[in-house]
Amino acid sequence: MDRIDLSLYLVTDRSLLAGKDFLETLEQALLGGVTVVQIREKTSDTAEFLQLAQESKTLCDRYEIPLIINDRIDIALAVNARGVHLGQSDMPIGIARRLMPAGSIIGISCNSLDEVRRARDAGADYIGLGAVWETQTKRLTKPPIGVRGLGVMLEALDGSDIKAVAIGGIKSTNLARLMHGSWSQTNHGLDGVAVVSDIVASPEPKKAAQILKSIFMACKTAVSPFDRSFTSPRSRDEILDNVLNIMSSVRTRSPLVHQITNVVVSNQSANITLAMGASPIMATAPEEMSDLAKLSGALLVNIGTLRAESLEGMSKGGYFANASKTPVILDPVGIGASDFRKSFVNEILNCWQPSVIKGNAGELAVLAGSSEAASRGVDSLGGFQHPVSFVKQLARKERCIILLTGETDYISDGRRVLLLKNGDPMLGQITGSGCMLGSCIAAYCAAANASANEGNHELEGKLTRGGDLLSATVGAVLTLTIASELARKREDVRGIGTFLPALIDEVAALRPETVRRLARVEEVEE
Ligand code: 3NM
Ligand code: MG
Repeated sequence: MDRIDLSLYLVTDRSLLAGKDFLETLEQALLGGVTVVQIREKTSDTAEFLQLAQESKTLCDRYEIPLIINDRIDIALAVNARGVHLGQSDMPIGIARRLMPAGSIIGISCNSLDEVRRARDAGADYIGLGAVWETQTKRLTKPPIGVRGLGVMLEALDGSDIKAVAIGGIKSTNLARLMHGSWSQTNHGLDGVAVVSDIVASPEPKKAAQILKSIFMACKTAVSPFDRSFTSPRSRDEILDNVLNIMSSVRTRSPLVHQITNVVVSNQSANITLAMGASPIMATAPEEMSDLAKLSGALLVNIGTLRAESLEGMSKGGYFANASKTPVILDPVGIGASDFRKSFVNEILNCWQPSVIKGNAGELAVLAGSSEAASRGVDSLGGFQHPVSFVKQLARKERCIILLTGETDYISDGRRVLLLKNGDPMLGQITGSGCMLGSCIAAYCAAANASANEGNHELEGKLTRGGDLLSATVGAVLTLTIASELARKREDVRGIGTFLPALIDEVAALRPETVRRLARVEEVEE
């Protein structure tokens, strides 16, 4: 169905006009660039609906924008609309198809994979996937899908030419996150977004539509984020070269690294950040997240000692970091320990896009919804039978770099997978070495992102993770693990008490040549 452009799909609702005139608002939205209009009337009688539809049709025709009618085939026929949009309990698609003129567009709302499959088999032209988020505009009968729930539904459309739009709670403030996260593992993305209140309830509907359209266009220009904003190194040796560059760049730039972390490790995380040459700020208050996102080079979110009050700061922190296009590193510490942590992580991942997620086998298994590696508290038990394909798939699913820590560390950007084998076992005996690694990754990502974005105006308006964050993650792991090997060899290290300060010292003294000499990095060929 290349016949209509679904990019910015306006759905009307007169109850949200707040005093504005309906047709004037519609015209403003058309001027702002909406590409298709659906008239949705839930309470008006036939005569009123008909008149509104007729007037809307005249207006849309003037802008050469297709008009779709919600539910009512009779109204669609009466005004010669381009198509109808059906709900799950409306007229079946097959019958609507028979009643409507040949070539009409028929769309249907879907909330589950089952509904998507049925719509596909029944021959819908497009589906509306929703609700993505909670919305005040419609009383939802089923829970929101969430950004990360859209991928499997889009995948069900592979091989068909059925288009998909998302709907429900979509605003200019979360559209970039939606566009970034709503991809199937087969790289099937959205064809458009449907919006009601962000345009209809806006005091400036034209401007609201323009903003939504520009974000949509900026995010959709490429096939998928994996073909776009990542700077991807070409080989293991290039990665190592980049690591050394980023390592020096951390020291020369001394980026501010914002860390919302747990109370057990705050001090050592701040110190390891200083040892790398970066500058830590350990702020947690929601009120300062907007300001800090403008100053910081990266944000680390670590859920180690989570409390209900943490939610607001963490969700705002990630949100503003996304808006400032700074990398966000998520460390879902002990996510398997409680439902509280699990649903919390799910909630924050629906608010913002992480650039890197790190965790041990147990944590990443829970995050991925896999039962393969169980976890107990914050300690990981067992591992994966196929860690290489696991990290690669999770990276594709979450659209970010995945670091699986363990005796061997696995890092993937969804395309390549690297194995890292450095590290002294004592690293596993002190508390918070994983959390410190999170700080190292944040510092490296801050430096890599800053270098890449310098003077690159092409990236403006995009939710991007510019910079070689794959090499940044590799570099952070190498820094901490190689420093641990050097610290362990020192005569003044007698146990875990003396190991921690020695580790911090070795990170501070670590030279790029040493990293190159000692690095045990392999790329997995598949
Ligand atoms: N359909 P807003 S959600 C009309 O889930 C509609 O199918 C939905 O409004 C679905 O953009 C919704 O104001 C309302 O959140 C979307
Ligand atoms: Mg309906």
